[in-house]
Amino acid sequence: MRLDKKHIDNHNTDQSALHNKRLRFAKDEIADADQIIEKLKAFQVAIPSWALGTGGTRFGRFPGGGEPGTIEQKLEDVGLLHALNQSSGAVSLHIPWDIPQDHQALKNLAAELGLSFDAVNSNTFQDQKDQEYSYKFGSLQNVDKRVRDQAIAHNLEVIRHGEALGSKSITVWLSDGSCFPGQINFRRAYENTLESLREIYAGLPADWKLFLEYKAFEPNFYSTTVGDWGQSYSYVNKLGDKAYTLVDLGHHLPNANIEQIVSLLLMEGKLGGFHFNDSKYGDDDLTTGSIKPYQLFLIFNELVEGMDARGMNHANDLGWMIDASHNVKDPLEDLLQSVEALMIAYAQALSVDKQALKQAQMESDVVRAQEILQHAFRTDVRALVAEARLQTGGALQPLGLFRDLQVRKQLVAERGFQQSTGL
Ligand code: RM4
Ligand code: MN
Ligand code: MN
Repeated sequence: MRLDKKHIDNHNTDQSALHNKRLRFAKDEIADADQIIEKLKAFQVAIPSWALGTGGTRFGRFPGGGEPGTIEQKLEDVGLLHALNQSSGAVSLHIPWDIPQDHQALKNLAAELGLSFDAVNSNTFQDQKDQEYSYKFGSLQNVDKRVRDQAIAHNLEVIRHGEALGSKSITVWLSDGSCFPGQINFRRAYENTLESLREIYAGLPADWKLFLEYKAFEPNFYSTTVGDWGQSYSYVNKLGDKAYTLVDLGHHLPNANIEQIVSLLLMEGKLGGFHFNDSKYGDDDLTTGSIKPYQLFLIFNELVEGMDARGMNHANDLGWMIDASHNVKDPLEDLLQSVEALMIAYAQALSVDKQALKQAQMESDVVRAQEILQHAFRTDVRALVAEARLQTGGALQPLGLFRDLQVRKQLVAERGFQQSTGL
């Protein structure tokens, strides 16, 4: 299904009086509003192919219908999101949940929908049908070289798919670790993993990046071999200039100061990108900004400050991706909410009075520093985000229009009650 542009235009016309009133108010409140709008227009967040269907938990799954069954349908779903918000112009594939057959045809379809291919993701945390060796006791860390070689070969194959599609990065997330004390030797697991990663790294095209994701626990519950940002940093530092750490917001132990991690990784030149989501307890994969919006803002505040300090391009120099899963919501509605939350946090971070904050810090004026940050967080920037969408051809209220047009109902009519491949 594709959206007819006239629906977006009609919606925007209906909303325009209200929007203009809100925009005037926001522009009065926020210095440099036009510059912020320009930056918002350039900012794109990649949609993970595995978030287009319902995820469920190990207790059950409650699909709502109309889920994409093929890569083409997944691209079409991302195309719907992008048509509505003009900020979801990329897709992140997960192999083997998505195995591209005709790469050129997929590239053509993506181009038609205004999409590009962001990082490709490998999967050595599940055994696939017809797979020779099992990953039960890990993949890149495995004590058996044959298992490691199989996992390396898979990663190299994922890179080849990505190359054919025009991706420029691979994200490696390993579930490797152990469930019980004594099960593995930590140092051997580290060394095997490093050696395996070196082989994958050697297969990277010259203009590619490798992102190494870390996660504290699950599915292993005693140790994880890339368990925190320090461990990821230790690997990527040894691998070379094209290897970076990827921060998935849900992969920390409770109350970790993620914004500080972000700041220091940026300072070291080793922050590669993000998997955005939100969480209350662990790797909950909840809608971005739904539980801790202030933390999301603080992360973006460090990103803007740290990227500007290094002269980086906000839109292109890091990988911006969502990693989410939906148990009770329509996946597309949830993704619209996540992207909106990211745009709001980014706009708020852009609006922080950086000079004043620096001065307050230099004078150790704690109260003033807090006031400056909270002022930005409490200022309503939604009209700026909507204006950026309007100027790029998106809808003023993407979620409202998605519902008015009964998009899900149309998808169910078109595809039936099929479930998506993935989680
Ligand atoms: C993991 C991790 C990976 C994602 C899988 C589905 O917890 O976040 O990024 O690919 O889940
Ligand atoms: Mn992730
Ligand atoms: Mn995760």
